[in-house]
Amino acid sequence: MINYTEKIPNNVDLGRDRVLQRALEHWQPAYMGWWYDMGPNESHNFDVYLRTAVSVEPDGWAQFDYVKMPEYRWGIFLQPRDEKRLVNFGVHKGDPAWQEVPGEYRSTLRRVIVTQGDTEPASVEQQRMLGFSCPSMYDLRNIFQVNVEEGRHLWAMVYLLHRYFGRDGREEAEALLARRSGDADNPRILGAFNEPTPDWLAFYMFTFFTDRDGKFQLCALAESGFDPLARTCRFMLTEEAHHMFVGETGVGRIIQRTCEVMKENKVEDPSDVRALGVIDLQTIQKYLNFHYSVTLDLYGSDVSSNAANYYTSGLKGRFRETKLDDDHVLSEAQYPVFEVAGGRIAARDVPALTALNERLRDDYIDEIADGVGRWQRVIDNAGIPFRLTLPHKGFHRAIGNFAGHFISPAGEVLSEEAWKKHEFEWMPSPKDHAYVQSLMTGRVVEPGKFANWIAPPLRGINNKPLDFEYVRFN
Ligand code: BYC
Repeated sequence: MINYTEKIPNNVDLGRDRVLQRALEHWQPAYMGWWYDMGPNESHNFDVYLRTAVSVEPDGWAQFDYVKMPEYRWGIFLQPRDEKRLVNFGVHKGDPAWQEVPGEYRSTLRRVIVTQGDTEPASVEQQRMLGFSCPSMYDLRNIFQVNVEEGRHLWAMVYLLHRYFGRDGREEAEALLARRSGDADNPRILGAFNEPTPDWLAFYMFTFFTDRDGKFQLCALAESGFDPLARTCRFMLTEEAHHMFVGETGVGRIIQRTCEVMKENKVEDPSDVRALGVIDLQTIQKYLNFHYSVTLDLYGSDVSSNAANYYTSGLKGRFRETKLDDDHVLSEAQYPVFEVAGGRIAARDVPALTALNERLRDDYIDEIADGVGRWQRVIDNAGIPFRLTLPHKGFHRAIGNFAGHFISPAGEVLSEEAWKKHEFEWMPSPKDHAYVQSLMTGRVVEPGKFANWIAPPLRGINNKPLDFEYVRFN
C-alpha cells in the first residue's frame, strides 16, 4: 500500500481518490522497475543533494536535501485552479475552461499527452550512462536533478492519463514504460528522443536545445482549454527552467575553458587546441548544428492540419496565447512558411492556422538566438576571432518542407553529393565524437574539482560552495 501524502506529495487530493489510487498502485511498481533498469546507471545507492517539490507554494517547490534517487518523492502538482478561467482560443473561445475531457476531443487530447509524456522517460534513458564520466560532482548532481524531474514530468502526464482517460489512459501509461529510446522495435515517438546522448557536450546541447522545445511545447499546452493539462504544464515549466540553465551554462563553461586555454597557449588551430585536452570551437559549432536541427524537427511539419485542429479545438495554443493581440481564432490570418522551389528557398504565405508548428518553431528560434549570442560573448570577451552561427532552419531536417532536401548551413540548396562532401565540416564526424569521448574518462568527483575541458560555474547550487559534497557515493 502506498502512503499517499507521505510518499507522493500532491495537490490533487490523491488520498481521497480511490480510482486514481488503484491505477497508481498498479503503475508505481512498474515505474520503479523502469527507474531501476533505465534510470541513471549504478546510482541507486548514492545520496544526492536534490531539490524536491512538496507543494506548489513558493517555499514548497524547491526543498533541498540528500535523497537516494529511488526514494525521490515523485509528486503530482497542478497550478491552483482559477475558477474563472476560460477557453481562450479556437471555436470554443469564451466557454469556461473544461474540467473534464470533451468527448469529441478525447483521442486527440490523449495523443498529445502521450507524445509529451513519452519524451520524459526517453531523455532519462538517453542520459543514463553519463554519470560515469561527469566532469565534477556539481555537474553529476545537476544531471541527476534533471533526471528525477523528467521522471516527475512523466508522473504528471500519467496522472492525466489515469485520472481522465479510464482504461485507455492506463494502457497508454503502461506503454510509456515499455518504449525505449533508440530501440529498433519499440522506439520513443519523436525523432530526437531516439538519438544517443553519448557525452557531456551532447548532454548540455540537449538540455539547451531540446529541453527548450520542452519549454515551448509546454507553454503551448499551458494555454489549453483542458484546464488540468494547462495547470500541470504551468507547474512543469518551473522545473524546466533549471534544465535549460544546466544546458546554457554547461556549453558556456566548455567554451570559456577552451578560450582560456587558447589564450594561455596562443593556439588557434583545432588540432593544437585538442592537444591541450579541451574541445575546439569548430567541434562545438558542429554539435550545435546537429542538436539545433534535430530539435527543429520536433515542432512537426511546417504546414500541419493536426496543428490547425489542435488549435481550433482549443487543445493547444500559441506561445503566450493570451498576451497576443488578435482574434485568437485565426480564420483569416496568413503566415509565411519556407520551402524549396526551383532550386532555391522561397517564402509562401499559407493560412496561419495550418502554420502553427512553424510559428512555434520561429518563437523558439528567437530565444535560441539570444542564448547563442550569450555564448558568443564569452568568445568575444576572450578576443578570439571565431563566430558561432545558427545554421539555416532548412539545414539537416527530416520533418517538414525541407525533409529530403540538402540545405547547407548558409541556406543554399545543394545536390546530395555536394552536401555529403561537406557533411563532416558541418556535423560531428566519427572522429569528432571519438575525440570528445576520449575526454570522458571516468568521473571527476573530488569536491570542488573540475575536468580540464570545462570551467567551474560561477556559483554552487542553493548557495552551497563549489566544493560542497553534492553527491555521497556510500
Ligand atoms: N519525429 O502534422 P505533423 C520535452 C509525426 S520536448 C517523429 O507534422 P503535428 C522534453 C507526427 O506525430 C516536447 N515523428 O505534426 C525535452 C505525425 O504522425 P501521424 C514534447 C514526428 O502532429 C527534453 C506526423 O509526423 N512535447 O518535453 O502537427 C527532455 C505528421 O505530423 C515528428 C510535444 O511534442 C518527429 N520529430 O506535430 C524531456 C507536445 N514530428 O499522425 C522532455 C505534444 C512529427 O502521421 N506533441 N511527427 O502518425 C505535439 O504537439 C505534436 O505531436 C508535435 C507534432 C508538435 C510533436
